[in-house]
Amino acid sequence: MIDKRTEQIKELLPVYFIMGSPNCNGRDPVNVLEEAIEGGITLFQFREKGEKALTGNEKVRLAERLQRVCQENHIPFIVNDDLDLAIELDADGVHVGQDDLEAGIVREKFSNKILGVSTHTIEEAAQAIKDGADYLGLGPIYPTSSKDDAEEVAGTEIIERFRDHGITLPIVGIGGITSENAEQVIQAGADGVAVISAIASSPNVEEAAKSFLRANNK
Ligand code: 3NM
Repeated sequence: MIDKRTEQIKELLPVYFIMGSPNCNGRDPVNVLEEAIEGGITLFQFREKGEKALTGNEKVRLAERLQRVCQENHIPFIVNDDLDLAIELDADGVHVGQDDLEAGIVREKFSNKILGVSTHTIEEAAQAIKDGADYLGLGPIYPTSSKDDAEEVAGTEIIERFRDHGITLPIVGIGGITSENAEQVIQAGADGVAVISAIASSPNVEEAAKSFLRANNK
């Protein structure tokens, strides 16, 4: 049975924008986020990772500024792999990967919040569902240069395989997704696409976000 929470989560996933300062080509991430929201993104994840990523107080200050923009625009604010920061800011949710803090622990300490888990196998998905995940991130669907330790390219087949296995939890595809290939990701069974570079690195962030909305027919 599809419950109300599942439906609400699905509504958030069509254009899931992810970024941190290293993804913004030297631009102020706050401006990038504002433009992306103007273009119609449906969910935001703060992911301050990689070379030149901010740490400590600087990371917290940036998170606060981005969270404020999200709050003003009624876009839920998700924190990548930093439960302490999510708790400190009372964020709307946390996203964890397989090498991050265990999803079950996040669910316990941050109950009633949105919990996303990156999974690559049916077994990992089953565990994430048991742990109380609200949605699964599947990827990389296409080659990506935004994640150094990305797994092998999975293609849209991974989404079809998870659906064929009876997994009904909301799914978002991630990795190398552009407005040109987003439709295939949705057609394979995903509820949305998670995107870093095709939005954050675009010379026209607002238009880039809009092009995903069109691709998803939402
Ligand atoms: N996770 P872009 S791929 C953050 O496979 C992330 O789990 C991935 O960035 C996974 O849209 C990825 O620029 C990077 O390809 C996505």
